[in-house]
Amino acid sequence: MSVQMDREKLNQCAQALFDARVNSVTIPPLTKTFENFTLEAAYEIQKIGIHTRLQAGEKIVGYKMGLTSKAKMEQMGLHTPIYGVLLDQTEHPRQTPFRLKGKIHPKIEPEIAFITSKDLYGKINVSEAFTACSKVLMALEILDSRYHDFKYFTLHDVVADNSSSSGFILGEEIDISRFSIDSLGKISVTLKENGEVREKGESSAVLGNPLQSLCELVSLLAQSDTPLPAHSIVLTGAITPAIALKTGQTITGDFFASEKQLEKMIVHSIGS
Ligand code: OOG
Ligand code: MG
Repeated sequence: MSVQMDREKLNQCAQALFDARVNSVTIPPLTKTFENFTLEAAYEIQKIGIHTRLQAGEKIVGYKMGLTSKAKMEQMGLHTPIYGVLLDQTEHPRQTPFRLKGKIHPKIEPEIAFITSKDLYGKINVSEAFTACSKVLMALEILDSRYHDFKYFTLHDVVADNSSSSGFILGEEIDISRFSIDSLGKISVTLKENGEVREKGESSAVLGNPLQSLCELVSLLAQSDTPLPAHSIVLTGAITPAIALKTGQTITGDFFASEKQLEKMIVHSIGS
């Protein structure tokens, strides 16, 4: 298998993405120069990049799923769910201004997140996923891409770039017992920019139910023999397309369940 043989190439790619991120510069998609670039190689590059960050003191707190809704698949022109790793230092406390310093071309998108309470591995169904979660949280994910113009040619490019992970903001923890499986698929969200509605959606957009995205994550991780540990934060993927995040904006994510407001998340973006 080429992943084994091309260790040096994988390390080089991981380093190029790492450097681009810390220096806030962009690189061309890896697909351009990587012959026989496979999805397996892409996840390996992601893993090497995460390993470097762990060595620098960051910690894994969970995972993010990406491209789990039609809206996102169409926005990015890619149609397969993928995952990335969430690191502690990328969590941003809610109700504090979001500093864009160091970001390249950030975007923001609304998601449903879970916190798991059991280790999970392999093939699980939605009701097993439901009983394995303790909390549900409304979330806003901040994406950034280390590629020129936030464009990539293949799924492999984005996977290698830790699925465009850059930051995330979590709402209050809500006990999962306040929901049923069904009601988790009926959370609606409105994303506003400076008071103007930009996007609207419902959590059913995420593979029918965000719990299905958790099942998909556990199954994808099992392909590299990795369990999902208890107490993981899982972002299940954007419900609506992402919108560009620029200095001086106020972004609001209003989440509702059965007409009742679940959460109002407000982000003020500031420059340096
Ligand atoms: C890929 C990451 C997608 C989501 O929620 O769908 C993602 C990207 O948009 O660059 O995080
Ligand atoms: Mg996302």
